[in-house]
Amino acid sequence: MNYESGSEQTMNCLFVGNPGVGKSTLLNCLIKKKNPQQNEMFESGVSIAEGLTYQLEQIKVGNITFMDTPGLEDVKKRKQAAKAITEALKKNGNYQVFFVVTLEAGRVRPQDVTVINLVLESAKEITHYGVIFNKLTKPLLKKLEDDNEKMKLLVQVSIHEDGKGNKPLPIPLFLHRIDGLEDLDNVTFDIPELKNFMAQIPYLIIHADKVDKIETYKYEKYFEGLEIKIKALADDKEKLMQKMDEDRKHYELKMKKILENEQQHHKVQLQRIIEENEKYLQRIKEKEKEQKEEMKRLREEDAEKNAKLISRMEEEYKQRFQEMRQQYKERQENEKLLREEMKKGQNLQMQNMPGVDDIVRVFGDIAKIAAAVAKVALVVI
Ligand SMILES: Nc1nc2c(ncn2[C@@H]2O[C@H](COP(=O)(O)OP(=O)(O)O)[C@@H](O)[C@H]2O)c(=O)[nH]1
Ligand SMILES: [Mg+2]
Repeated sequence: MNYESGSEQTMNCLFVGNPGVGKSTLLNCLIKKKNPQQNEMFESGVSIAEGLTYQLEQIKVGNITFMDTPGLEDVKKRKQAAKAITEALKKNGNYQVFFVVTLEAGRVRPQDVTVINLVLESAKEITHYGVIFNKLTKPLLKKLEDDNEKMKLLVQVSIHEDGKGNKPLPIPLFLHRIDGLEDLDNVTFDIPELKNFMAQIPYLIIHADKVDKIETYKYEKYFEGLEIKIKALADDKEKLMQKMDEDRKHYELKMKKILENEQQHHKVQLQRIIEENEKYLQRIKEKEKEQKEEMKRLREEDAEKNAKLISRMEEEYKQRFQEMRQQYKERQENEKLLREEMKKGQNLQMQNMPGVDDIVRVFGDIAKIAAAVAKVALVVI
């Protein structure tokens, strides 16, 4: 169905998500876009975010019924909210289903994935759905220019707690946070990418008798399981890659089935989504390969540097060793010379030392002199 075709066929445009994610604001923008004269609007704002309204809200504009449903986050109102969502799913007709989610610390919030899980379990005819990642900050959007980062969020949002069976297909839209909107009530503005996105999503048929009750008692169990899985997927790159690969295979199969029943226009759009997913994956794999090669190159470079360093050190040691050996040799020679010199010196000293004869002679001379002196003394006296 063409979103703006104005065909006779009616369509239910269903928005699901926890309180405060921005469902009513987005719906109002769509309504105003479809009919600028439209006065009836969904109430958006803080009081609604706190959970005053837990009914299904609907506004019909032309052939489209826009539906705003309450979230399942509030434990006290969970059953009432589940009833409102089930009511929205039981209209017997054409649907476009959108889940609105917000991020926390760059990750998908488990409470949002829990809602998606429970709703998809209830209406198994939802084979594909739109996910609007809303209120994204500028730094986050910048980060999401990297396809890997987009893919990570898509994988996180499509985790299913039962882990098997009929995994429906999420088609994403990343919307920026509009500054200053918190302080204004029921404002509308133009979000061109929202309209284009809606036009890309093929409608599906949901039969009322095939919609099961939303099993709210599973909420806590799912929440806890999903919290762990989302964290694990965000942290473990290998696991993430594996999951992406599984998802890709699954989506290809799923898309084949959807494509068989869709108009050519949607076929092209969906094919493009598959191809984009394929490209994301390819790019991630290429990046992985590049990283591995870079690591290898760095390792080799390191090894080469180390080898050079070792050989330079060996060279230095060799040189140092030779110098030391030379010094040792010189010292030995010096010592030898010194020893020889000392020996020579000793001999010389020995030769110059007075002998016993000399001493006797000297003493004799002294005695003679003494006698002569004595003689002279006697003469004088
Ligand atoms: N800053 C900002 N606030 C938003 C945006 N979208 C919604 N809000 C605010 O978030 C609050 C909840 O929005 P609402 O549409 O009522 O959420 P709902 O509970 O999901 O229907 C309101 O105060 C909105 O003004 C956005 O893009 N930027
Ligand atoms: Mg609302």
